[in-house]
Amino acid sequence: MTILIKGGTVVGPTGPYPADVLVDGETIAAIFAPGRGPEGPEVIDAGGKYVIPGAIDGHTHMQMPFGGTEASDTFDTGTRAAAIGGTTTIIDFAIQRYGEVVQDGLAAWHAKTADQCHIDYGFHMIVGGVDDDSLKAMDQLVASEGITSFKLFMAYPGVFYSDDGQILRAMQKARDNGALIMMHAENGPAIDVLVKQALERGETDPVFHGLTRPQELEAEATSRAIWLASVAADCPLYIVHLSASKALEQVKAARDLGRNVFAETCPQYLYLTLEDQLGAPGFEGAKWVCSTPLRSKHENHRADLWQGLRTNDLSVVSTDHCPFCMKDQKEMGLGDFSKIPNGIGSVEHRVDLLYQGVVDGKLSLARWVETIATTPARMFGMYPKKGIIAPGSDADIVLYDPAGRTRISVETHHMNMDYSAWEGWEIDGKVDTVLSRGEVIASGGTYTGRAGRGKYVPRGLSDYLI
Ligand code: DUC
Ligand code: ZN
Ligand code: ZN
Repeated sequence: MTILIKGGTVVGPTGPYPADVLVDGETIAAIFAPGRGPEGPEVIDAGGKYVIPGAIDGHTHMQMPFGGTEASDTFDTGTRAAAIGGTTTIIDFAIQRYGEVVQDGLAAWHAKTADQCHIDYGFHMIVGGVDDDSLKAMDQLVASEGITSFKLFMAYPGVFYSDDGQILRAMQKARDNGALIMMHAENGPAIDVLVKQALERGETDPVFHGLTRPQELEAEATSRAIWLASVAADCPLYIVHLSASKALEQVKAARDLGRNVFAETCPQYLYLTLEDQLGAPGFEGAKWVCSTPLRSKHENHRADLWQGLRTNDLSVVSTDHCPFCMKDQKEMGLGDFSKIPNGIGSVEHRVDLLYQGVVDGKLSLARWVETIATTPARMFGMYPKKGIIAPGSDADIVLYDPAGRTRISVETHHMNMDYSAWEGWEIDGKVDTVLSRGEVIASGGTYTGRAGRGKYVPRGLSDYLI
């Protein structure tokens, strides 16, 4: 069946233009000058709306076991919320823990997602134990499983942590097989010392989560990762959830030298702060405990991150969606901030929150689409199937209403969380209609998708490497 999306303004990575978009089955068949397309059996009036590629969230953790509990969104609830918010593909992190077989970890994530996802999905692989077997497995995942990116941790000793030798070996492997190394860049052993000292002084409130993870320890780890990648013959490196000015400086310097270094940031670092959220009275700040942490409003982090997005020193905005409820989950850290499970849930709100950046004059329309859809598709080997409105691409399409208004609240969100990190936030824009592979799954506030319709997307190598 064909659908003509008529009268809208298509926004791609090169900017907006008026056009009609013809969808045939699961893909985009053609793009027409306004009024020139064939009226199919179905016409969607996109007058006054932006027509953008379905957004891609390249960093989520649905039902992830972490911090003594499990992220509260299942693949069902989390991908439904994502869809309602205009995200039509997620890339979640399958996990290999120390001592486990990588392929077993991957099989466990395929089992979790089977018949659960409302939208398409791929996996990165967390390698929690770099050794001969897991290095060999990396080759197999790239060659046969459609997994072309591997996350390593310089933080969380005893959980996911890799030492510098392990990191170097994984980077050398990635240099050989073309994969991307994604790095959680914080100096974990140094952070653990600061955490212990803070607790010994009786500093137990959530704000100390941020104060014991100073930006210097993010910048140092970012710099070390960049140098290790250099030693590994310029292995491609992608810094996840970059939060701080000094870390951004390291990425910028490497990119200025033409290095294969990329970075993402997340909405929480663009808008929220250590003082206003993490430092909220009592235990309230636990809602915003995540790692990397929110940064001080008295420094220039947020302005620097917005600028980094404009200059492409930051290439992508992902959510690092890792939701926990206050009740029974965040509450595990009452009296000891180090026991608060780390994570914030935003998978439903990223498209809106970044559109507010357009309204505020911080991003162009083209850059909005690029950072939330096109670049993630290219970075993670899904382009041009995903991330672009073009003939032959999957018909993952969002109609976005710039005249609409979105009010974020726990009362109305669809994520499985008992609070919202964005409670009361108002956005000057609204997701109006969402198509996933040609099927309208959300329109005018009504959701018509279903669990199990989402398909696994095997990924190729990153487009950004030569
Ligand atoms: N950071 C978080 O806040 N949660 C999950 C893992 C991570 O690195
Ligand atoms: Zn991380
Ligand atoms: Zn993460």
